[in-house]
Amino acid sequence: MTNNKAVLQWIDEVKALVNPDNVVWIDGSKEQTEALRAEACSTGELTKLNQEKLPNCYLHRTAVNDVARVENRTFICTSKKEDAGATNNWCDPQEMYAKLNALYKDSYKGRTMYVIPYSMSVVGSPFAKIGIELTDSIYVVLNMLIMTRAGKEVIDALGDSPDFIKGLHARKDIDEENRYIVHFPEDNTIMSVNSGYGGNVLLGKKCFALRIASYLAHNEGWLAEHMLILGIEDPQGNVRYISAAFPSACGKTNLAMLIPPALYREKGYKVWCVGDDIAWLRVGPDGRLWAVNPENGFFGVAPGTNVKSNPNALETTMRDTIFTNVVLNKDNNTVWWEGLDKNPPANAIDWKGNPWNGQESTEKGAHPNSRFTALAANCPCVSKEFNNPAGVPIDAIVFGGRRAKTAPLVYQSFDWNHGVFVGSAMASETTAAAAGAVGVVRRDPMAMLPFCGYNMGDYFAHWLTMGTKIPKAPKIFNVNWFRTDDEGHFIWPGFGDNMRVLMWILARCDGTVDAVETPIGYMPKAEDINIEGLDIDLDTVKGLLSVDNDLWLEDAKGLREFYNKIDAVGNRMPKELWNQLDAFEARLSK
Ligand code: GTP
Ligand code: SPV
Ligand code: MN
Repeated sequence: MTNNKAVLQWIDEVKALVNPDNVVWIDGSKEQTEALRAEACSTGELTKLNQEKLPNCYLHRTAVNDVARVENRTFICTSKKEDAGATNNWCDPQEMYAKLNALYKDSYKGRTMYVIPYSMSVVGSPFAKIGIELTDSIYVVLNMLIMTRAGKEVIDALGDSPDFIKGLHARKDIDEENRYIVHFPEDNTIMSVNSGYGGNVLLGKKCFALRIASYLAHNEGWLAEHMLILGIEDPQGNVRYISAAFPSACGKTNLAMLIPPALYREKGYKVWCVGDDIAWLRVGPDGRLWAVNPENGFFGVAPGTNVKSNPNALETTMRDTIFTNVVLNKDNNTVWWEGLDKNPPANAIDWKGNPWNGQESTEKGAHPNSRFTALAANCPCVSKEFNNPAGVPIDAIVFGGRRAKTAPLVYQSFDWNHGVFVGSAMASETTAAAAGAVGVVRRDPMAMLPFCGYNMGDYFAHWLTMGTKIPKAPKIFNVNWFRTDDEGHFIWPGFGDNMRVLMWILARCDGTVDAVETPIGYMPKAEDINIEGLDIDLDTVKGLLSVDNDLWLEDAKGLREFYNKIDAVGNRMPKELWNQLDAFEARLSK
């Protein structure tokens, strides 16, 4: 399919190592995709679902020990440890290559090597970057065909250029003890072995579009972020764009596809989804910050997705979708997950592949991190700008996380540098998206803790520098949809009603609403959050906006420890953030 010497030479090297029975180039054609689906169904790798109700939809179950990203087995291998920093696992590249090569040796014996040329962002966009993933998994191929622009068009666009990201994936034995997700940013190389799950193996996503891309972005003067992008159209037809970084399973997909509450809908407001997980941002010729979503689909959390919470996502999954680790309803060959409706199937197969009676079982039928892989083009609210190679201009950047207590519903940073501080101070309760304990508060700056491909101190410095390079910089905000009452219930209704908060954010960008200055930033007056049509009253909003200085001082202590930890490897914490932290504590102690 190509004469590109760099590509062919690399594939030859890998072939000699992994020893495949044959090699298949993925061209992106309907015929090839259909044949691969059929083959995967014949081996049980995929189950074909009810084609009347769910045309072109399939189900896949991963191994039970392989259901989420594995952060403790994810490495950034730069020649110097300081360049990976304190928040990444690091290993000397030569040592790691030796260890991995031993694992990959002959790992494709009896298997086929699929060569997937793919582009992150629209082919031909100034944002676009090309990768090639080698894999022995049809599931990976079919997911990559949804999540990226993949096939012949991409290898043609690459031409003779050696400028592509190498990705090598081998399922091997799905052995947890020997699972590795490794990045060599200096070599534009990603290696993943012993997993068949999402973020570990769809190498265009977290591995390339965040870890490798953030490293490139630092060197090249742009940003690669764990952010959704949405547009809010007003009744006059003007669309304003917001990007938002929340940690994994903290509401990006839901916010990106929200349906405005009736009061806004009736006036003619609309919300458009540009992206639900990753944004690449560059300064445009007009001095604004422009963003593209480098992906082509959504790898979304299934549980909790329903007609009320996210009808757009649900509609998106009605065709051309691969479901992973959800329940199979044997009566009608459709799928189910917790939170879809109140009627779990009785005659079903759970995510582990065992018989499951949803009417009686106390165990979950779908894994909490079960997912759908669906085409953005099938989303009812996909933005008209989705394929615009120039991207969309961003007015506001929003940070947020799951905080039961400390963080209020929304606040605005004083300026860019303070906004970078606010992002650096993010913390959130852990979720099922990564292996490990769930519900533990941990620091997760800019929702990038697991995804920053270099030293977090350098990353903060890069954000500060970017602020000096964007003449018309977005305003920076922080939100928290997850404050709970004493019984542990969420106080804020969330989902579509989050638009009420976004409207305050846009009003602040326009300078049409006042704010109250507090130690943490500018806060809304309670009456400026529109609660028309909601079940909550002004006092509840006041509660959601309350700031407890003592809790924040505690938090600042944790942040200081975190800064110290980052600084311990390479001394790269910017002075400006230390100053911000000092000033923050001083304001709180006043
Ligand atoms: P990743 O794909 O892992 O990056 O996750 P994400 O950030 O896109 O999270 P997603 O939108 O899939 O939401 C994850 C979980 O949070 C789901 O179970 C949602 O139901 C829940 N959730 C999303 N938005 C809200 C909200 O506004 N309020 C509450 N209470 N829950 C929410
Ligand atoms: C996340 O964990 O943030 C995801 C899912 O978006 S994964 O692709 O597994 O990283
Ligand atoms: Mn994510």
